[in-house]
Amino acid sequence: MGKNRKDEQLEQFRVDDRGQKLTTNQGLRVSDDEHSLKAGVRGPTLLEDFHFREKMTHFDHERIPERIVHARGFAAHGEFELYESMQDVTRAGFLQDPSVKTPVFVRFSTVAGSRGSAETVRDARGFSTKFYTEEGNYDLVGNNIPVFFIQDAIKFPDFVHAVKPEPHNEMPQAASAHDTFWDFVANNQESAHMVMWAMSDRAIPRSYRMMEGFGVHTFRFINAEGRAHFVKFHWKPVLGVHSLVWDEAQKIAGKDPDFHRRDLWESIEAGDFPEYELGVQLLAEEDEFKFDFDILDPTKIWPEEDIPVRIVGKMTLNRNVDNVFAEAEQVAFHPGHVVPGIDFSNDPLLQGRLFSYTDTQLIRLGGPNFHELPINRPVCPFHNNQRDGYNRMTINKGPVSYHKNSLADNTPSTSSEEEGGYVHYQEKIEAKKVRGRSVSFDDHFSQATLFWNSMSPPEKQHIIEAFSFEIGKVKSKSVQQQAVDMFANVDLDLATQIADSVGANPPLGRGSDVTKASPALSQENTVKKPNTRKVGVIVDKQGDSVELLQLIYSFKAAGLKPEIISNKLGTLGELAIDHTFKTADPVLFDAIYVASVSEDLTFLKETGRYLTETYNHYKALGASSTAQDLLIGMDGPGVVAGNDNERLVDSFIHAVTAHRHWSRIV
Ligand code: HDD
Repeated sequence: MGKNRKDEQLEQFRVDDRGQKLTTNQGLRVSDDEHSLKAGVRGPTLLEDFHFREKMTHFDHERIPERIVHARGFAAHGEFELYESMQDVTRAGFLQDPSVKTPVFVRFSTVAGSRGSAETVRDARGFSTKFYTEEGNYDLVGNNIPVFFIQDAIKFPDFVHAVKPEPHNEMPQAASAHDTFWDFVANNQESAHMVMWAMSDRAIPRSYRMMEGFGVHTFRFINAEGRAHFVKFHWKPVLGVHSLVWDEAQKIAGKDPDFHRRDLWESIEAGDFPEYELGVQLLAEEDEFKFDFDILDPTKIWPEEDIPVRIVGKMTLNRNVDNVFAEAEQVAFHPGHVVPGIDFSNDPLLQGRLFSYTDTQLIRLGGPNFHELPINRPVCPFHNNQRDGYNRMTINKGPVSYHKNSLADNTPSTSSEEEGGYVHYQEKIEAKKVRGRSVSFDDHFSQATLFWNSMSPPEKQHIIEAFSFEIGKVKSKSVQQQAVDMFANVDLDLATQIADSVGANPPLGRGSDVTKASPALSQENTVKKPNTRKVGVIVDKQGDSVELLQLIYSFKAAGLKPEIISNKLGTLGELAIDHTFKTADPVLFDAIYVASVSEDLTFLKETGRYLTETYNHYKALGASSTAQDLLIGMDGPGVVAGNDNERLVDSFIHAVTAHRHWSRIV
């Protein structure tokens, strides 16, 4: 893999300490790093021990404030390439020429949990992309859910206070299943649509590689002639959109709190590079008012069936970070980092974000020079009259640091639009200064119902169960009832079932008249591929090693990722056993295949545990001829056994590809 411009730039900051002499930060060689300087080996430590003081002081300052939201995240490098020029709609340089590859850095995250929290919690996922373009950095700071909880940024602190752990006891961590969140929801009903998504399978993704990304807001594209289109951005994962089941997600939170970063890291290390296609929905300016929703309202989608998604390029994540802190933690995204040809709309949520992101970096990264950090530097030159501040790295030469000047020939000089200068779109505004919201933002429920109508029966069932879990955890009966009554506006049956489950009164409200659905919203209609699905292959160490080798070969040839599990580590023929029953767990696999069994009772018990759990999570199960008895009683689709091992392997791969077998009765 060749180095792109960002890789080359980062190279000058990389340091490999291996094989080097230990020194202080001043470059002084250190003779002893085990003992502090003392007055006698049993005496007190001396103040003059500069080595001890430097080492300890640095350590004492190693943490920076975590992000107020999206604290738990992981990132990777990659590249973006265009399929077709987009010059008809935008003059953005990186969207003109399909032969140009733009370096990118992408950070995925959960929203509510703190930096060390589990990754499989029920939550939206952040999906931030920094494009290092020749015209400056462009950041697309989105989520895996296309709408948001609130319509105006001034409510963001309230929303975040409500979803975060409650301040009196700091519980619960990384969870919305508590009183203040649901109190906020019921009393800020613009949240209805996003709550539907948050209670759906979208909020428990199987992998960062298998979720969509959305820019959420309506943005603007402007072409070279100055013509504008409204635009919404989509990332579509090539592997399709897939989710965990809730019980599994909760168990993984304990068995492997790093599940999503491990998945991303291992896939990239293995060369299975995550890929996402970039899609845009475009709307001519004159069509702004043609819809039954306001296109500036961030609680609304543009149904794909009404405004198609034009697929215009692909992003491939092909390199892991060298250092999580230097890159994933210090990266500073900002929806206001734009390039010529991309501009904002008046979405009041977006407008507020344009203030918040630089502000938060000032406290998080300790001052105004965070753009100089290697991960944040543009790949193009940057020059201006900003100077000084904490941790300034650039050494600006010469006496002039002001505009306009004559001493430096009035440089750095501004650029005309033709020369690449950013010119804001000249939207005509005639308005009174008011605190208020347009009445066109008032319909909070139609699209929440549209989402509900678009779900397949199992997806609906999962939403009912998620609501029942979350509202069931709420202690206040009043809040429970308010939430139940609120969701009667989305669907009466949904609210009635939640009420029944949490012991609330049957909902007030008459349900919804909306019958429209958007099939693109259902994960049932997503792409399904076997690629990179993790299969636990259970073997007895006395089993047939040649047969196992053949099996592993067939799985790999189909794109699966088999890992071998037995009661003890070691080898079977030339294959290493990857896990014991205890070091792995059925929730960490997409499917389980029993290749051979032993008579040992513990072995049988553990195999039974793996199979039952996998069956209960609707995942594929397979057993070769000698092990097929273990599947007795596990009926329904996705359970494959038999004597013809070759056919069996094919059916098993087919069963894994289906992702889940919801019609199973568990
Ligand atoms: Fe935000 C971080 C996405 C609304 C204020 N936000 C942050 C990140 C993502 C989003 C993905 C993590 C960036 C990273 O990986 O470093 N935020 C969104 C989306 C929103 C949204 C999709 C609605 C459409 N955010 C939003 C509002 C505000 C903020 C309305 C405040 C007015 N967001 C922030 C922040 C964060 C942030 C406090 C915390 C850390 C950071 O910015 O760098 O400024």
